[in-house]
Amino acid sequence: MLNDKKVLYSGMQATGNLTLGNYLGALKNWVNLNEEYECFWGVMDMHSITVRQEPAEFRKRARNLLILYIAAGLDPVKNCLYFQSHVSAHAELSWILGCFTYMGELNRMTQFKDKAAKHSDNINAGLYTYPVLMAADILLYQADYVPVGKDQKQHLEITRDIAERINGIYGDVFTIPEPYFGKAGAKIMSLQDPSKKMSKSDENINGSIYLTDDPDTIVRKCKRAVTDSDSQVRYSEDKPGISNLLDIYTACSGKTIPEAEKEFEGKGYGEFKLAVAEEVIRVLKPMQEEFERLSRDKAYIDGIIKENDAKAAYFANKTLRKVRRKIGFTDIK
Ligand code: AQP
Repeated sequence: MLNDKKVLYSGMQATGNLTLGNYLGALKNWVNLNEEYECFWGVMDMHSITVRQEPAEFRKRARNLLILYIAAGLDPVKNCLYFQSHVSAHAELSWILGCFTYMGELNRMTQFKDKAAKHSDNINAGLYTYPVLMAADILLYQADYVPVGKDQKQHLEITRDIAERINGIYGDVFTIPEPYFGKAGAKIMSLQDPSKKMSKSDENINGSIYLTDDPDTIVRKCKRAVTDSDSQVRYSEDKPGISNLLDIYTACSGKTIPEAEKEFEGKGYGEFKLAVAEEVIRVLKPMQEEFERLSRDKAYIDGIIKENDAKAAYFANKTLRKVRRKIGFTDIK
């Protein structure tokens, strides 16, 4: 690849507006990785349609996701920020990989079981073959590393299995990707149900703080956050609501948990919640201003999309040509 840097691949789905969880758990930690790695960050719009999307809203949300990548600090010249659906090699490789994936392997995927239970009215084949498309995403760019949360570990394992199977038959086709264990991001839970992670597709909008929420909304959501009947700001398993707010507060302020506990000793939940909101607002403000500025500059964003799509397609098509040759498809004249 370029500059002999190792390749790192990840992305986010456009299934909802990005939340503070997406930012603190992932996006924030992606900034600057390009100094060490050749980074590809996809807007995973093909994955997003495994759940029904309203077209106009979906289109806008996917574009906003790309703009938020930039507003959060991902340099679109030093990183490749692109739309998955703009690079047709994803769909093509996905079909090929599907022919090297066993039903038994897909049957074991816990995310399919979870999502099928959540969307019982729409258990489509895409939901089932999602891991094959994810394998195509990663293998197309010959990625060395993939930052994965616990919930995606199984998907990376199946990607490795498929790649090793194909390499075993045809020789050296794919780089075998490794999980990337960087600085761990905080796992942020729903403000309304701290046993569930904060999710962009959560129907209860009060459970999530969105990156584009205005200050009043953030204050209101923090004030309404579910806590307990005690009044001590203390990190503890039996205080999931307060512990979650402490995670948010420390991830935003850079303070440690003991420092935060000390700061709010003898103070009530009301004061603490307000302080959490203020920290969140402080962290989100520059990103929101940049998002607004970039959103107004249509020509600039269109140019970035064009350049980055072309860059992604260049690398993806290189791998796809190699795969086609190895498996014996006729040449494209
Ligand atoms: N609550 C969270 N705390 C920390 N990290 C989180 N991530 C998501 N939620 C939290 C991280 O953000 C990235 C987004 O990945 P994705 O778009 O593929 O979907 P996801 O992980 O399923 O995230 P959501 O927001 O919960 O989306 P929906 O609602 O569509 O399922 C990943 O790196 C993830 O770890």
